[in-house]
Amino acid sequence: MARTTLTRTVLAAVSAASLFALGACSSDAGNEPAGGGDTVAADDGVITLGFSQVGAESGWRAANTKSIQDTLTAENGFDLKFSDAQQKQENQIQAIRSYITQGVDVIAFSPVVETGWDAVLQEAKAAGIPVILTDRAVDSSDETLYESFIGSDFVLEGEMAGEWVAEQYDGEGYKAVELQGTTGAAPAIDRKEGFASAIEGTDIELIDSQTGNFTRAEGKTVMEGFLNAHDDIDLVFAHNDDMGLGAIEAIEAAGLTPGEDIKIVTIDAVKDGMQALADGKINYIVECNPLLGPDLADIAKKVLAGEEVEKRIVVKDEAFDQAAAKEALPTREY
Ligand code: GYE
Repeated sequence: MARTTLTRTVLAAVSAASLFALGACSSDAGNEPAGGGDTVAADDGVITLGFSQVGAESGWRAANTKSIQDTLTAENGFDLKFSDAQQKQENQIQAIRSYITQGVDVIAFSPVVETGWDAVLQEAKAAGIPVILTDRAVDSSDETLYESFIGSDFVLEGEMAGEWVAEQYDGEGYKAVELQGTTGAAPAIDRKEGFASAIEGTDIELIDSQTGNFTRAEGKTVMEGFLNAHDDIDLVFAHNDDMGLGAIEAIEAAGLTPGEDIKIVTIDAVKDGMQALADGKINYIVECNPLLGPDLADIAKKVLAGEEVEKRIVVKDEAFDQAAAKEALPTREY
C-alpha cells in the first residue's frame, strides 16, 4: 500500500495544557481561566472535542471527515462535536466561539484560510481550551495559540509535482496553466510556491493561473476560460484532484484528449483522481494523506494528559505515475 507513515519532527516545549495542569495543582491558581484544564480529563474520562471542518469541497475533504468521525468515537473515549463551515472563515470562527461557550475539552480545526485567527484563538486560550490544527496551518506570529499542527508539507507537494513536470517536459517549450486552490488557503499558497520554484530555470512557462476553489465545478469553469483564452495549452497543474477532474471535463468538451493533448498533474491521490490517472487522463499525482483522525486523537489525549506533544507533525506523502496508480488502486483506502 502506497500510504504514508508519519514523520515526527520538531519537539514542542511543554504544552500550554500541561503548564495549566501544573498551575491548577498549585494553591495559587487564582487566575485560572474558565473551562479550565483540571475539569478536562476529570469528568468520566470522555474527551469532548469540537471540530470545525473546512467544508465538503472535495474527495480529499470527504476522506478527511470520515477519518475524523471514524476515529473520534465514543469507544475511543471521545464525544465529537462536528461542524462544517462551508468554506467560510466566519462560520469557522462562529463554530469555535460556540465550542468555547460550551466549554469543550479541546478544539480542533482545519483553517480555511491562513490569516485572521489570532482573536478567536486568544479567546480559546483565555478560556483554557487547547487548540489543535489539522491539515492547514494558520499564519500567526504567536505559536502559543495552538498546541500542535498535524498535516502535510504543501510546499514539498508542489515541488514534487513541479520536479516531475520538469523532468518529463523541460526542453519542449511547454505552456502550462494552473488551477489554484482556495485563495488564501495554506495549500494553495504553498503548492503554488513549490511548483513555481521547481520549474524555475526550465523552459516551461506558466501562462495563466486562477483559483478553482478546490472544487470540481469551479475547476471545470476556470479550465473552460483558459481554453477560450489560449489555444496553446500543453499542461495543467491543478492544486487538487477535483479541479483536475473538472479540467478533464472541459478538455473533453473542447474535443481534446486529456493526458495526451493536454497533460494533467494534480495533488491528493484520492480514489477518483487515481482512477483517472490509471485511465490515462491524468499524468501524475502527488499524494496528500487525508487520514488525520488517528493522530488527532493521539495528540488530543496527550495534550489533555499534560504530556509533551510535537508542535509540528509532518505527514509524509508519496507520488504516483500511471503505472503506479494501476498497482495501488485495488488496495487504496481513500
Ligand atoms: O488538497 C483539497 C482540499 O487542505 C490539503 O483541501 C487540503 C486540501 C486538499 O479541498 O482537495
